[in-house]
Amino acid sequence: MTDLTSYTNEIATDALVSAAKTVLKNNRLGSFTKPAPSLYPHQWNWDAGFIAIGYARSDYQQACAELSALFRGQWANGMVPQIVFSVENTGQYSPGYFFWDTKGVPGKPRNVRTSGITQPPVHGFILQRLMECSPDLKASRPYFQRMFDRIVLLHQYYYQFRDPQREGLAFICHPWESGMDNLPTWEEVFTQIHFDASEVPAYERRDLEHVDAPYRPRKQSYDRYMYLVNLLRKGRYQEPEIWKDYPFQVQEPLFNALLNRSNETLIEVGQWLGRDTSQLREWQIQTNHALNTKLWDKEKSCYTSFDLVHQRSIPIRTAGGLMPLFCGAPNAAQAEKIVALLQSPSFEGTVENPAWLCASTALDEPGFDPCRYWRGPVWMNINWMLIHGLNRYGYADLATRMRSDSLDLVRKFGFWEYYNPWKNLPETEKTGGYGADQFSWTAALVLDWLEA
Ligand code: 2M8
Repeated sequence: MTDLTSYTNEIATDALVSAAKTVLKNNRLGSFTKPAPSLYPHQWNWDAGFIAIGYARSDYQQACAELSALFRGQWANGMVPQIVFSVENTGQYSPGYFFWDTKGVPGKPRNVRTSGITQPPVHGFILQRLMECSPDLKASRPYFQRMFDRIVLLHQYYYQFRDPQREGLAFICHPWESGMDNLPTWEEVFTQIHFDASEVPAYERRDLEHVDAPYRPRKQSYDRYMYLVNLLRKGRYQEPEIWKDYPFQVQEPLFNALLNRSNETLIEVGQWLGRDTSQLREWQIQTNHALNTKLWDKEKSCYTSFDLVHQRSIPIRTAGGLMPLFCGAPNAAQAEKIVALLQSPSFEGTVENPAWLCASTALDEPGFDPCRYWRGPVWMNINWMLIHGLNRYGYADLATRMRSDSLDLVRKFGFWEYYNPWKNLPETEKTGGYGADQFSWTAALVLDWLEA
């Protein structure tokens, strides 16, 4: 075993800041920044938000431009797509625009190429961060007015189309909507969904041209992703009709925690703009209540997902299950239990086998895999949001530890998409950083942590 905790060649902070800026600069494609040089050549929804945070202090205009570029893809019903495709990079990523077959779908913006599903709603708290960083609030007021309306419309979409029982919890219709695409949670949901191989459309795996197979989802997961995309495109993305017999509808804690943190921060932005924020306030109260009554799992000491179609909880512990700390849902006793879980062997490892915070899937879950995407690796966007959540509840020491774990990982391995959570790596592992190198949100969030 190589002990990776005893390294000495730390990269100086200003060198790291400058390297992070170079990552963003090299991934910039005009009005937006792609997530990574070759694996992800288009604009992704929640990536755009984290990337905007990275620009907020040093290139404010670009920070604002990232959100504007993303919202060009907003559909008439309010949905903001998971991907806004760049015409120049057609054919470089699969499934691409033509696979999604969204052209001509009523309500899709005509001149913008988009996929047909969404991603976690980060936009409200990103907008609030842009407000905090604005060099001239008066001059940027029209931008905030515009974005505020667009984001409220997006939230309206979630509460109208993704919350059929008006519970205050939005469901996701595809693992890709969770942002944490390959959690063992989705495998468990799929044990109840039966389909024939003939229902999986032909598809390509362009991702495996860039990243080795053990670090990406398995074929069986991709078959399932594509089976769902096929159902959606066959139904022409028509909501709410399409949900009548659609098999994957899951209320997930990270998605709803981000939605509610966005509600909370939009209230702040709305008050500054002099807008009526009563609807946002109602949503905020209802969603926090629903998180606690429906998704809180007392035995697991965290929040877990609920499969709406098969009416059952999925008791798997993931980093997403800790995320309601970010929107203030847990009471003090629940927060204490979440923190105890985070400081237990399930996330911290043991003295002999310590782990960096915070594994995406708990280290002792049967579905845990330290290398495979979202099955265990550490992700910087998750850490960034959890750090805010921990500080919110007064766990400043733990938040500081998570921040230094995050920066240590980047200093040690570089700006990777995700990292092996174990500190002691087997000698067969050449590096602890996986997926795409020169990954934009890793660089962007490092800038947020390090720039004064
Ligand atoms: C990953 O997802 C895409 C599909 O959306 C993929 O694997 O091809 C996820 O990590 C997702 O959260 C992220 O937004 C996207 C781009 O970074 O990559």
